[in-house]
Amino acid sequence: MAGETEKKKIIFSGVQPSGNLTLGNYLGALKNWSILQDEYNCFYCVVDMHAITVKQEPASLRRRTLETLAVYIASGIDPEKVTLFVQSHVSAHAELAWVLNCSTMFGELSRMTQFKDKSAKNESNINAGLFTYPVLMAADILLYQTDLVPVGADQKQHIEIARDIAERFNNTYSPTFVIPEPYIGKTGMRIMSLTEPDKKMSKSDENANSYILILDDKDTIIKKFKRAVTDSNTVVRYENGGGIANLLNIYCSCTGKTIEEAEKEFEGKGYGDFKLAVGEVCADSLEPVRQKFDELIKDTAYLESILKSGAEKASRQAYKTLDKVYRKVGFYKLPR
Ligand code: AQP
Repeated sequence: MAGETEKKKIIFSGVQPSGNLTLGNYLGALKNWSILQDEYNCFYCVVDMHAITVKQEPASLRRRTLETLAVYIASGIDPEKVTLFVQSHVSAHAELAWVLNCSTMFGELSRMTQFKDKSAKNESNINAGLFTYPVLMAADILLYQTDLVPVGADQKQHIEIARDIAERFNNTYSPTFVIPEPYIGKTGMRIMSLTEPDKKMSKSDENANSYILILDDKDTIIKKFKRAVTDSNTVVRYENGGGIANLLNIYCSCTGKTIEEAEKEFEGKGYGDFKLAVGEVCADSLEPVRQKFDELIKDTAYLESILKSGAEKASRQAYKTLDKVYRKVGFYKLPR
């Protein structure tokens, strides 16, 4: 069925192995990835080169790279259907990023909110990689001639700059890149911190109560939801905003219910009952992932075999694009 695969639209997405994956990564990214895998030709990557824009302990980064792959598969992503690989295994990512760096403006990178947020959090390590992160992300996407990028709403600005970079290159030279579109799922688009609901849930947050990890056990999940910040109201309504809107969003993402249905279900009930219910449905959704992960992580040989064939498959597509780019910018090519 190779012909059919070729005709499918292309998807690229990735998660950084910069910490243990959170409920935000699961609902904002992984859940959508597995929904899309039948319909599209998907490249799902563990983006380790992005992770080193923030200081990483080498042994932990190495371990988490394999764990992130195991979480992908445990979340329902099927290695038989999609291409799974590690970013640093396909050097075309770094090579294309350099070319694109040379046509990306300092001013446009200065406007990226993630750069502003992360440099405020890492004052002692505001490195050039953190600044050019969106260019590497553009290279990730454009190498695969990606049509659609499933991401949480927090990444929308990065997709916009990838589109600008691609359009600029196409206009300067000639059509080279497909212009990618963001795909943002209906629910789970932006899961907020449980302790500071105006901030997104983030795996590198220093406060472990602010996030739910995909691999947290049921007791921990329930405890964290019990402590979640709400507001001084007592009525479970989305319009109350803040923590309650976030918990409703999580509840609906886990159950498939609409906000109206959930509000009705909790009419006349207090925040205590509601938080417990959110904890229960969240723990139930994550339990099968945790069980599958425990099995997979023991089988290093299996995980490595997936990464090996994934890197080969990804490289074929990536180098096709990179060759084209090198030719267009005028790099001298030796005869074979
Ligand atoms: N809170 C979130 N809500 C919805 N989607 C989210 N994503 C992350 N957090 C949320 C989605 O997960 C994908 C990969 O994210 P990433 O780990 O590569 O980078 P990130 O967005 O910077 O995530 P973190 O957890 O905040 O990482 P750190 O703490 O290392 O910076 C993306 O599709 C993202 O939208």
